[in-house]
Amino acid sequence: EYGLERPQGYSVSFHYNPHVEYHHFGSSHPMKPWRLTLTKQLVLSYGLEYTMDLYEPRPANFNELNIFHDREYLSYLSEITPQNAKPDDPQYIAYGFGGDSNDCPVFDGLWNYVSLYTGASMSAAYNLLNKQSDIAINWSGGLHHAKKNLASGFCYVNDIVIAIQLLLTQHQRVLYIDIDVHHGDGVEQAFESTDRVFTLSFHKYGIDRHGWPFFPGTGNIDEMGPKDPANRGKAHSLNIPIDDGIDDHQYKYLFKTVTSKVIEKYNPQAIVLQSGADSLGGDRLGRFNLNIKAHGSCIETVKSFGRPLILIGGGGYTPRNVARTWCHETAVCVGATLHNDLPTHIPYLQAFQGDENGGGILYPDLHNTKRHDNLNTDAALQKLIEKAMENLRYMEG
Ligand code: ZLV
Ligand code: CA
Ligand code: ZN
Repeated sequence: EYGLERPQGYSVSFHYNPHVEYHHFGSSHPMKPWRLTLTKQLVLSYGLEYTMDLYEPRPANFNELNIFHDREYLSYLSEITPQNAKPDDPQYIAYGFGGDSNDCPVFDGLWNYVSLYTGASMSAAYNLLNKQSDIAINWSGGLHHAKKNLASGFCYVNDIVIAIQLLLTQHQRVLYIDIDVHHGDGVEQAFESTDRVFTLSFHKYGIDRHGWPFFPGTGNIDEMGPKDPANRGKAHSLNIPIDDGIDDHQYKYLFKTVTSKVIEKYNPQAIVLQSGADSLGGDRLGRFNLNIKAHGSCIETVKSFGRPLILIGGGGYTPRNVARTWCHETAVCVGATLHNDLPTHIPYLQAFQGDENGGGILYPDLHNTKRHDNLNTDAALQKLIEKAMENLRYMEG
C-alpha cells in the first residue's frame, strides 16, 4: 500500500498533538518545546509517517491527571497564570514553582501544555492496551520528575506515571527504563510500594567541584526501593549512577548487560522507555559523550525483547540533536535505515547547518563536543555491573 514496508512486522504508532510546540518556558530556559517541531519535520522529511499510524490525541482532562496528582495541586496548576501568580504565596513555593533557579516557571498556556503531553502518553498507552500497536511513540512526554503534589525539574505533570497506571489495568508487571541523563525520581517514587512496576534508571550521579549534586541528587546504586521485606515494592528499583564523559562502547555494554538481566528476571508484560536525549554528547545540560546511534542502540536492545513498548521523550537541550536522535529512534522502531545526508526539502534545514561538524547530516560526531573527560574507568563500570546484579538478587520472583 505504501512505498515503505514494515520489515519486522512491527506495528508502530506516533502520538503527537502539534499544539504542544507553541508553548514557551521563557527565552533563557533550556527546555524548548519547539525541539518537537524540528523532530516532526525530520520524521516527515524522511517519509517515516508512511510507516506508522499517526494519532493527534486530545488533551488529558482534570480527572485523568487526577489518576496520579492531588486535586488541590491540579486546581492550583489549572488556575495559575503569569498574571495572577504570587511568588511569595506559600502554595506557590510548596508546589515547586519559583525558587532560586526557577526550573518550573509559570508560563502562558501551562495547563494546556501539561494536558497535551499527558494526553499523548495516555493515547500511546491505550494503543498498547487495544493491541493496535506493538510500539507507541510520544516524543512530547517523558516528564519524569513531577511528583503527585510537586512540580520539579521542568516537569509539572508526570505523564509516565499516568501511562503506567493505565497499563496496570491489564498488565501484571510493567518495566520502566529511563536513559535521560537525570535520575527518574518521580516515577521511582510513585511506584515504590508496588512490585507491579520495576523502575530502572541510568543517569549522571555525583557532586561537582562547587559542591552541588547533579540534579536531582538521588539515584545512587544503593537506592533500590524499600528494603523492608513487608513492602511489596522491595528492591523493585535499580539505579545505575554514572560519572561524566561515558562513551558509546561503555554505555552500550552497561545498558545491554543490565537491561537484559532485568528483563530476564522481572519478565515484564509491557515496557515504558523514557529516551531523554540529554545523555548525548554536546547536550547543553548533560555530561555524557554518546553519539546518536549509541543512544538509539538502547531502543534496539529493548525492542529486541518483543514486549509491548511505549517510547517517550524527556530531556534534551541541544534541539537539533534531540530532533536527530528521536528521528533516528523512530526509524529504529519501524525498522528503517536512514540516509546520513538530510533530505534537502526540510523546512528547518538551517537549524542543522550551523554545526561544528554536523552541517546537513543526520549523524554528526558528537563525541566530546563539550569536551567532558571520561571519568568512568572500565574497571569501575564492571564493579557497577556486579553491584547491579547483586541488587537484583534481592528482588523476589
Ligand atoms: O531532563 O541551568 O539543578 C526531564 C529532565 O530530566 C537544578 N535544576 C537546580 C537545583 C538548584 N539548581 C539550579 C541550577 C541552575 C543551573 C543553570 C539552568 C538554567 C536555566 C534554567 C534551568 C537550569 C537548570 N536547571 C539546569 N539544570 C537544572 C536542574 C533541573 C534539571 C531538570 C532536568 C529535566 C525533562
Ligand atoms: Ca535516567
Ligand atoms: Zn534530563
